[in-house]
Order: sequence, then structure tokens, then C-alpha cells
Amino acid sequence: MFLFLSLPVLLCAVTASCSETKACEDAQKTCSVVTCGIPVTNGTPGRDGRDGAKGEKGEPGQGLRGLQGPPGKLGPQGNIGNPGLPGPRGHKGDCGDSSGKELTPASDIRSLQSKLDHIKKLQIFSLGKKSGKKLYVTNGEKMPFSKVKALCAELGATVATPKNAEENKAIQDMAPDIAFLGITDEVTEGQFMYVTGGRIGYSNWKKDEPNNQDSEEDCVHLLRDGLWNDISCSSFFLAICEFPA
Ligand SMILES: [Ca+2]
Ligand SMILES: [Ca+2]
Repeated sequence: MFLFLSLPVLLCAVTASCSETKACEDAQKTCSVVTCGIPVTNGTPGRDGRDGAKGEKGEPGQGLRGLQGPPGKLGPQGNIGNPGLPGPRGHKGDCGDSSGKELTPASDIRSLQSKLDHIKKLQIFSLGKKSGKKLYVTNGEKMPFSKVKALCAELGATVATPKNAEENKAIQDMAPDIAFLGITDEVTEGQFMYVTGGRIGYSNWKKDEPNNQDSEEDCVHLLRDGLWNDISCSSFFLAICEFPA
């Protein structure tokens, strides 16, 4: 379209480029734009200019809104909350049965007692040595006297303590090594006491013992020959515990 409209003007300019003055005047009568003077020839079109500055962002379009996507994955678990307040106090319970009614049949108790006696016999056979009303057991481990006391207490027993020659022989026979006895003079130097309380009434000291060597021998151990020696409580010797049989 632009080319078509500009064609008459172009033709007029060519016609008016003649050198004769009359011809130019004629051309001025028929053309609206005429340049008279030195004849010129049309040049080739120039190159495109540079891109202009970027315009401002336009308004959002008026198209249809898309469908909502599916829900995302679950997030990580949150921290544990603080404990709640204590609940209300419950109702008082029913009164107990004070009629003295026997809940366990006597036959069941006799059966349990029989099984218990059997277990004790097996225990004596496999682990320990019985003398009178005492049962001696060991786990074969050596440790300081404080640990021997703690171990025996944990089992509901006491450290092996011979109170006569028969018990001393029973412990000697079952002990595979030198063992602590439940006797010390920790409270008063030279005054040996049972750890369960009371001064000792029986002893079997080796010759020249107790000697409290280096002023640090407050415990007693049973030598392999059955004799006693006072020794440091922090030394390691066999743990033997004593149960009522
Ligand atoms: Ca001592
Ligand atoms: Ca000694």
C-alpha cells in the first residue's frame, strides 16, 4: 500500500529533475511536491534503526485461569508438644475382702515349696557349698572388698563369714582361690568385726597375723590352706557370698 501511494510523488520528482527551467515549472503545476534545482537520483533504502528502549510491563492478560494443581507432599513431623496437665483424681476404690478367705490353695503352696527345695539342691550341687544352715556361692570373679559387699547385697546375701571351724572348712573347700571374708577392722584398728555387726567370736589367723602391714590392712582373706591374713581392702580377691540355706 505505501509503495502504491508514494509512486506518483516518486514519478513527479523524476520528472522535475530535468535541467530545463520550463519543464520544472510545468511540473510544479501538476505535482504537489517538487524539488527544483540540481537533478538527483534515488538512493537505496537505509538499514533498519536500532531497537528502541524496552517498554513498561503491560497489564495482566484477560485469559481464562488454569485449573488448580494437586496437593503437595506431607511436610516433616513436628516436635513433641509439652506434657498435658494432670487429669482429675479418680474415685475411691471398693473396700477389700477382710474375711481372711484363702486365695491360694494349700496344695499349691506345698507344690511350690517342693520345687524351691529342689532348685536349692541343684544350686548347691552346681554352684556352692552348704554348711549347717549356710550356703556359699561364688561367680569366680576377683574384685575389691567394696565390690564384693555390693555384689552380695545385690543378691540379698552377705559376704562369706565363717563363725566356726566347720564353716571355715566349707568355704575353703568350695573356694577355687584366695577369697575375701566378711570381716574388717575398718572401724577400730586391731578390732575385727563382722560386716553384719558384732566382734568376731572365731578366728583362724596365720602365724604373725594380723599384722596391719604398711598400716593399710583392714580386710581379711582366706588363704588356700584355710588360714586368715589381714590384707588391703582395695586388693582383688575372690567374691564368695553367703545365703541362709
Ligand atoms: Ca588393720
Ligand atoms: Ca597381713
